[in-house]
Amino acid sequence: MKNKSIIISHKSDIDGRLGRELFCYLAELPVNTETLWIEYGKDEQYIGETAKEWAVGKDVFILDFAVSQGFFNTVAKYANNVQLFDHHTGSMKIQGTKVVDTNESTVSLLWSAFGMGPPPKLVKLARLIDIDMIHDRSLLKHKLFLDSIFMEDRDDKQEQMLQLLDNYQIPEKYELLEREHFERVEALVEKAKFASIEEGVRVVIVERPEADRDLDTDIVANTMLSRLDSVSDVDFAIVYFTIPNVGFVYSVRKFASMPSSLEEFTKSFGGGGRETAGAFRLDEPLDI
Ligand SMILES: [Mn+2]
Repeated sequence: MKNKSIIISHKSDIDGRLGRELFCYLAELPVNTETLWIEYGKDEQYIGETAKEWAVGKDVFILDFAVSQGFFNTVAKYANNVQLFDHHTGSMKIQGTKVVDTNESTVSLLWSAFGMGPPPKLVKLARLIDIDMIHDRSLLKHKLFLDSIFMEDRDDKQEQMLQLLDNYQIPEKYELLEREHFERVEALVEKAKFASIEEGVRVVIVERPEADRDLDTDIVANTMLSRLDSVSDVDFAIVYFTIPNVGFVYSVRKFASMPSSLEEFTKSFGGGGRETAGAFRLDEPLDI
């Protein structure tokens, strides 16, 4: 008898969303396979006794999520089978059935894990958007287009994905949307400031107001860094926003050529990151 499957992923970016759709297709699971959407930093609430409610007797597939070993073990205790597909450095040390490659995105990693051969344009773009948009502004129109399909609650995601896997075509209007987005970014970046924080860490920083919450962080950071006479003038670019009564969210970016460790920097504030991107959250604003 076939076991019931459950997918664990997150809704916050295209890699988590498209990764879930692609997994259903590659693993030949029904489009409506049960999915537990977990938020980064809140994964602990799904383990312990609550794992019994959703994991017992199931085949569990964890996608694009660096869960803790404790999380993995608890799920494994109740589930029929657990597999992890991820590209975050935190997943490298997980003991269990896994496919982890930090040079890929989860979408591109799934494509090769299922032996699908050379990746089609959709898979290549999804990988680049996830790991390299800080360097390549021309990816923005593709992100805006793919977000309009996969970040929305619509029922035809599988059909759209299959069509794009077969023949990737981006509607013309995304050139214009990209240009408008760049113009808004240029206006925002006018307000960027230089600051020194924590033992001489030099940053270029800008606050993103409510109305600009949709602007892409990689593109804002790329624009701030590109405007500098020399990127050696700073260690990082920071884009932040305030959530009233909750706190301050800081997104950190740098070009790969910049020498400071972004991962160490974000960790020192209790956050996390990888080579060129990371974030942390504070109750009080940074002293700048
Ligand atoms: Mn990812």
